[in-house]
Amino acid sequence: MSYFKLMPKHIDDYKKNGYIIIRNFLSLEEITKLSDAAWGDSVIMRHAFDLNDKTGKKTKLTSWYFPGNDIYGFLTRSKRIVGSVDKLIAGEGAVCHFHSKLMQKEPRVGGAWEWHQDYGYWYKNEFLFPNQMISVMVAITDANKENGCLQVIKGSHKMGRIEHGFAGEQVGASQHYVDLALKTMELVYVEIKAGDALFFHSNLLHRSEANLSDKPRWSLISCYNRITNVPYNEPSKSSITPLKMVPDESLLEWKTEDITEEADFANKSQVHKKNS
Ligand SMILES: O=C(O)CCC(=O)C(=O)O
Repeated sequence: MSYFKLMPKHIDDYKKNGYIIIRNFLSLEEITKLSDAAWGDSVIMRHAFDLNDKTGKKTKLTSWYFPGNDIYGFLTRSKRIVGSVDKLIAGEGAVCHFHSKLMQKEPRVGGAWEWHQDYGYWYKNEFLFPNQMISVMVAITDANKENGCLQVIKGSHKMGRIEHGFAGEQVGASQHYVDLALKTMELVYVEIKAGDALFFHSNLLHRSEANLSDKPRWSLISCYNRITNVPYNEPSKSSITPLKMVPDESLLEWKTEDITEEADFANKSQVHKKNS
């Protein structure tokens, strides 16, 4: 079986647009295995929490710092992701895992995510170098306009970090700057299928609408950092602990080891540090 390999064109596109979409990043067998594991995962359910959007709609997620030998960890630590991240982010030195989030946008209730840059949040953790941070979203279900897929403003990572304030229990980018960005930059709906992946820069403006459909929208988002980008306001050492990469085959070889407390699950105030 052949696995995704990052090409120079991907790097050029990432630099230009702030994101790349990789279709069929996981094979059908892999995504079936991942989604079967995720649906019934009682540990994930136990550690899930809600974040309210501006209208009070809840969006559910489970987040952790340290990827282990469970199926999510094997994906997060896979060569096809870590090797690609190493080529996409700036700087030199080990690639580390900041945190992963299993996003569970449930039918009819899954709330919106306001316009933001991930570095809008992570700046508050006092990371200094946004170019050394990236998120990788792997779709566990299909994501489309109906179930509130991600929307991005193409090229907005080049604006640098813009002002953020409160938006419900989330942090939202200044609407004024979002409106200005939309005058010249394209709004893209990231409609992807289960098993597709999106790599995106920490300063890329993105949002998603509530899931008003009768289908769930689940994804795994893993966020990475370069070891040299030390956060000065972050108790977890995950983002400066070198990742132990595993071969791409590991995902299909995974048998039954569940995610454990060693993953160090986060609560909502840890993941989404608010402006202070
Ligand atoms: O999954 C979504 O709809 C949005 C998630 C997001 O924007 C984030 O985690 O930063």
